[in-house]
Amino acid sequence: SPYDTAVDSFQQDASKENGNGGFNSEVPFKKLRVWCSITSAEWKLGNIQFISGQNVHVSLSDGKTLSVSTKNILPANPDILIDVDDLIRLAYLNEPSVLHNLQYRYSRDTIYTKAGLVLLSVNPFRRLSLYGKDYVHAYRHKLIDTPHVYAVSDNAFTEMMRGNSFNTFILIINVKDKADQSIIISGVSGAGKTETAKFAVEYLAHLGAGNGIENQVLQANTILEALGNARTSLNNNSSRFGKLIELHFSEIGKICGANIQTFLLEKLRVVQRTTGERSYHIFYQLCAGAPTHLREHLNLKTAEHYKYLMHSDCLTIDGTDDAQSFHTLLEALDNIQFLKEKQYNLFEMIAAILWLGNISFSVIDNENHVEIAVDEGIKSASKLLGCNEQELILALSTQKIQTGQCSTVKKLTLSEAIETRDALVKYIYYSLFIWLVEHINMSLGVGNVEITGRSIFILDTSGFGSFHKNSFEQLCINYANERLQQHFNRHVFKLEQEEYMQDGIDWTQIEIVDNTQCLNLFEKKPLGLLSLLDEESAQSSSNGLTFINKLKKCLNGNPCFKEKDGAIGIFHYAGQVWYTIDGFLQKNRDPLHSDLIRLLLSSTQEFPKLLGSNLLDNSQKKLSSYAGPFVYVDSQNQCVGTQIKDQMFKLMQILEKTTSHFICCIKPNNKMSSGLYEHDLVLQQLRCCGVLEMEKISKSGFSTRITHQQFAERYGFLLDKTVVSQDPLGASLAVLQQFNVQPDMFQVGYTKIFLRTGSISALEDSRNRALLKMGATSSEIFHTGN
Ligand code: AOV
Ligand code: MG
Repeated sequence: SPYDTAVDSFQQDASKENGNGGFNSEVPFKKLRVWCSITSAEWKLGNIQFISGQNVHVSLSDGKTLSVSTKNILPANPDILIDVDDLIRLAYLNEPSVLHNLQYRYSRDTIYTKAGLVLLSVNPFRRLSLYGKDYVHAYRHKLIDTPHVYAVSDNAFTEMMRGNSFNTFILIINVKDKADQSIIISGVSGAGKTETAKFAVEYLAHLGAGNGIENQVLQANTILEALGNARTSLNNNSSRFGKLIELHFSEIGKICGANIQTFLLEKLRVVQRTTGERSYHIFYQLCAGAPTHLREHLNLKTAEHYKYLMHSDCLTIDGTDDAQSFHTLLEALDNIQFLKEKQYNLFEMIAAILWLGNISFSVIDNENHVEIAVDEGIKSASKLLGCNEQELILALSTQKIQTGQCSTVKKLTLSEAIETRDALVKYIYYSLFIWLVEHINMSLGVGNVEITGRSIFILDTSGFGSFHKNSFEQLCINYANERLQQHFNRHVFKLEQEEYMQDGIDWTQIEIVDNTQCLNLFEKKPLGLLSLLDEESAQSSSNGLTFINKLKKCLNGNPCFKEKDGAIGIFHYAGQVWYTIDGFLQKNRDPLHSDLIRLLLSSTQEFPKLLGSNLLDNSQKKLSSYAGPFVYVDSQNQCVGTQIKDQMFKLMQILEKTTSHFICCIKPNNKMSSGLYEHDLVLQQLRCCGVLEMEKISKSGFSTRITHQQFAERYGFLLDKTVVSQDPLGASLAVLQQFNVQPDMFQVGYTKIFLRTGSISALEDSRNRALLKMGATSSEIFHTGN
């Protein structure tokens, strides 16, 4: 019958499948369910009617007929696989099948799907009732086993508590026992990483509740979001820093301490950003929500009074009440025992920054030199900083230059003065952030509870991004994501293969895809991009042109590098990004003039003095010997790029000592709207986060794994009567033999049957036909024996 032919062809095609989840055979077969490619991200589902030459005529589900080239069709999965909660179980792992499966689930609010060892999470953009105490309970007690961030967190917790309990097969391939766990959350900006991280913390906090630290960890999130998150064009609550939350557990699984490491805070945002975006939430929250006594103390106005807030033409966020958020922030600060006095210090500095932004510079000659008027801006700023007005004016409009024994004073031009003021502001803000993180960590500290060495790390970073215009900040973020991607590749592909080893099947290790070339482009010494950037930043005569020439000379051999019209193109794992070189050297140097540190040190207030002296500690030698006018904010006088590289190396060292669990967040549309699922956008991310790549790797492996028991139960009844009933393994082997599954299509492990992609659908079809003959209805077929 035609049906048999179709089943046969499934079998044949499956065995000949190429690496893209498509056909290898020249001519596909009649009746086959296929996806027809309309554009690179649009497919239509149909059945093959007939084939003439290289053209296939397909009848679509809407009744229409389509004629497409054989090159443009891909096999579709049988109906039984329309809603699988693990993509690995799809018989055909190709782009339309994955996209369709995720969309089908998303439309039913099933936002979580597994892709082998990775959890995919599609942002619902609205609150779903999938979280909270009842769900924590259900996942903890295995009352639900559908994919969820709670399930991932539970796995991490369980594995941590189990500690060193891997069996000998793992040890043979030399994987060290790792009691520490990490949950690594990736995805583009706005995909849901931060929300997912909060759910993970919430779950673990529930499990480990005991002495109140869990509540403080959640409060710490609120504080860090106020200072480190902002509205961008991609996300109303975009994290502009990365964080690694570390939860320590006692022997009985109670949280006994926590620590938060932060990295890569985007300082520039405080002074400058694209139109339509906001500075950090705290500025707007303070302006909207400060109580009267605080307003008076800070001489605080509403947000539209401040140039630093006004210049990007966006003061509010739809659906966000800044005043309310301010009260939530105050509660969080109280909760982590952040004293009222310190809260005042924090707000004084935030207000000082706002007033520094209002300073008016007036040009006084045709060389563009400036003067600063004594107005409300300078008065309020100097009062809040505890500095003398005249000294502040001098520090922001002139620079002392030391030549031998004598020093001269040089007037600053308008752009120099703005740069100097902005450098001070960025430094103050960055120091505030670090100071808060230190304080949070003190309050989360272990105290007198003994650390058992059991920890779970949760990583939430700024997502990979390519904007209309990209600069140094985006380069740093994308480089950091490149590093994380390498960790992902190694672990996901390695673990996949470990399962085969564990079950004892014959398996030749597959070489993993990697992004080493792109990482080399950044990191290679002495000729990587970061080293070249440092080298060029150290030279006073350098500029954008000299830098780009150097890059061209040294990096042209690397296939991930391109240069065009003063911009550089880098081929990242997630696609090519063009970066404009403007400002690279200055942003990498990130200098602060020593006059400004002296200014902070001269403050009559404790807190600004503290900020100045922190810096002084870092660069004491430099300042005391007065070697140069600039002081680097970093302790080793490193440039920014190198600091980031070091931070990433340290982070990788931590993560390498853990067993990693991965969650890839996916953003279904760019409108931040719920229910909208854009194929090309989702596809692009699936490619970016390497999901399809990973599936490709698992395709050369065995995408279907079923225990002997389950296999025998599901297909055993198909066996000829002549076959005597046997144990599960015997019955499974008999089924494989009877259905002529070729030896290269399956492997028998100690506990499971491993089948290559495609094999299972032929068996499923035979099973369905047999059940139909026995009089079952199609809905019964669908629901039995799963
Ligand atoms: P991100 O962390 O991945 O972006 P967020 O976690 O901030 O993205 O998510 C963006 C927005 O999506 C949130 O503010 C929520 O409105 C919504 N959202 C995300 N996940 C969920 C969920 N599970 N349930 C309900 N709403 C959700 V960035 O930090 O920009 O890279 O730098
Ligand atoms: Mg975020």
